[in-house]
Amino acid sequence: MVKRYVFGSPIETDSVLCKPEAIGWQESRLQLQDNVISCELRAEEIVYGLGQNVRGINKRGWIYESNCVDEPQHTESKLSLYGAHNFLILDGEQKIGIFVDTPAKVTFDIGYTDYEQMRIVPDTPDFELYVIEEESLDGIVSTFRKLIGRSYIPPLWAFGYGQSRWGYDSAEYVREVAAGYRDNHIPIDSIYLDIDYMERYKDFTVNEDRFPDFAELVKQMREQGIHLVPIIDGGVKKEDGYDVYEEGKKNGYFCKDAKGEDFVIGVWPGRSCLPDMLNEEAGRWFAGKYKILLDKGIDGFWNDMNEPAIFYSEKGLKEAFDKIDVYRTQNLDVDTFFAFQNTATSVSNSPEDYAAFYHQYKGKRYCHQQVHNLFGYYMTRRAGEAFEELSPDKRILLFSRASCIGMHRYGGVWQGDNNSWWSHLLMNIRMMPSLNMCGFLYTGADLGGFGNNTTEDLLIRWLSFGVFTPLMRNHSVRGSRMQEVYRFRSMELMRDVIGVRYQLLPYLYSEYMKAALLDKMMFRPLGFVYEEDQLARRVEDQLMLGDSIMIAPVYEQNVVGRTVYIPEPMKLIRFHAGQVQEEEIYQKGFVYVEMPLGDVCVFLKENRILPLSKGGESVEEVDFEDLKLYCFGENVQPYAYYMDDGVSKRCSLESGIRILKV
Ligand code: MIG
Repeated sequence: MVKRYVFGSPIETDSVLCKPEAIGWQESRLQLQDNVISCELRAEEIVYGLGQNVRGINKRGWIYESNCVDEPQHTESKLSLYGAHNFLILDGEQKIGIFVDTPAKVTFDIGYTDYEQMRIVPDTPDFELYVIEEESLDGIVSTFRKLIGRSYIPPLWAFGYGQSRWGYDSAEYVREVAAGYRDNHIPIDSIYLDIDYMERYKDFTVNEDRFPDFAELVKQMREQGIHLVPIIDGGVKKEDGYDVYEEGKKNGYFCKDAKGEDFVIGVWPGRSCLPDMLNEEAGRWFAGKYKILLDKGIDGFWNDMNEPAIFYSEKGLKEAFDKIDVYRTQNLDVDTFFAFQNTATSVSNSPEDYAAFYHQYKGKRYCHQQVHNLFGYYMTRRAGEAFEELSPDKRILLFSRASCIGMHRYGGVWQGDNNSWWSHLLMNIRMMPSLNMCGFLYTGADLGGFGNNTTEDLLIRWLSFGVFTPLMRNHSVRGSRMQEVYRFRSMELMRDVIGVRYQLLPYLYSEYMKAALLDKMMFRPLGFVYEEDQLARRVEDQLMLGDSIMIAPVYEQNVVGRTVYIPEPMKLIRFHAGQVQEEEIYQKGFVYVEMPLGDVCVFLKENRILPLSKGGESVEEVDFEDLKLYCFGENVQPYAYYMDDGVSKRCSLESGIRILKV
């Protein structure tokens, strides 16, 4: 059951597609006072949700914000990351789902100020609130997901392994990476192009000197079974004669300052303007430009810097310089030195700048700060909508850095600029179910870590988890240690690990598609499946993946195995050196399982089927019909196997599902 409450006159987000009739306040569990929604949390209560954010699967004990932010340091002290995902679930005696629908900032104090209290504080008196009551946690998620619409479905090839790095700045470099994989027989399906492919960081341009005959490069890579996936940035370089800038300026498509002039910010290319992604006409115009790359054979994109990230505004920069000039002559002491230091860093992503420009949205003018969380959502949405016309029959890969609920219908998200830290591998694991609840199924983190230098063992462990995430991409920042797997001494181990992905593909794709088409989660916390099992409910580092298996990744350095909680009888299936080994059947309880580097372990439920393929070096090579079915138990249930052509946009359960029996 869904209750919808409307407060003030909310700005439409289009997050929810089917809205029930609004009603007057009818809550016993939640209190409402001065726009603050609060409730008591009982000792045993778990709070799930909030999509992309820091900390645990159980969000209790911290304070969070929904405020899309370009935040490259994902430490525990942060309140928000790139997404604004205002959905959470209280799992106590009574189970309820709560969705706060507003593009403005919302603060969620989930037992931070007082461990027994939750307080939700929207930054605006104008918002909608949805309260969902169902018997089960899965039921709450399904009901919520039906409200917000079907999740994005990528092409099948996008489930293959991808290699990325900020710094692939020439066609030769790209060819070298492709050869590094193909020559070593390491499976791969995509290579990502970061801003280096552009001409001076100008969207929809290609640097002709370094990438002569781009279309030919795209074609040659396709012949090797590799898709090139270019990045698109949220800001357009302000440069006379650059057609995208000129058109945007002429037609008034950029965000405006208070005086109605194009608002100028600094990002990669220096001075830039922000296309008004919220404005239908402007957003459509920008999205139409993706055709330039589609015409060169491209069939996937990643949208970056769309929080939007602002290095500086002209005004902010001027003020900072003036201030620093004053410090120049001073004797900098404890107060002034830090203020001086802070002057330059605080020009980025500043609240003053977010309050200084305007959008035209659904026929009205809004200050950016009122609609901040919609920017990345609409950038990606407009592109997704454009693809309906530009590529009506063929799915296009699309994922974004910033997002808001609603965007899940048009693209996925990657988890942004993590670091090569073990703690971020754990964060990646924990974020999967939280994002799934909010509709984001196509997601993954930068495997090996984006910032700082990876280590060989971290990369192996991260890949060993990444084999399960729909987006499986190794990405790293320029200047860091090289992270392509063929460069490492244990390349063979890594090849085996990536190979597991291709054996798992029939199951992963099938579970993904069922999750999308049935409004379910692909990754679930154990507490969703074993609601009454108090030990299972507290597990923060294992996940249920689809209906057949549980995973328990290793996320600590120098360990050779880990303790696993087994919630019901399960059989260990171990992928080792290219072999699938069926090992012990464990009974309910804690067990220590050895997991040396390079082994991938899954725990198969009794009477369920795990279909595996023979693998391949690219998705095209995988035979989705030649399957081996793994199972144990007396009463093995048939497996509903979903498969389709992997490209066409018309997907349905009726035509896609087949029943597999042993
Ligand atoms: O502020 O395009 O998250 O994946 O490599 C840096 C360069 C801009 C941020 C993205 C990252 C990408 C980088 N971008």
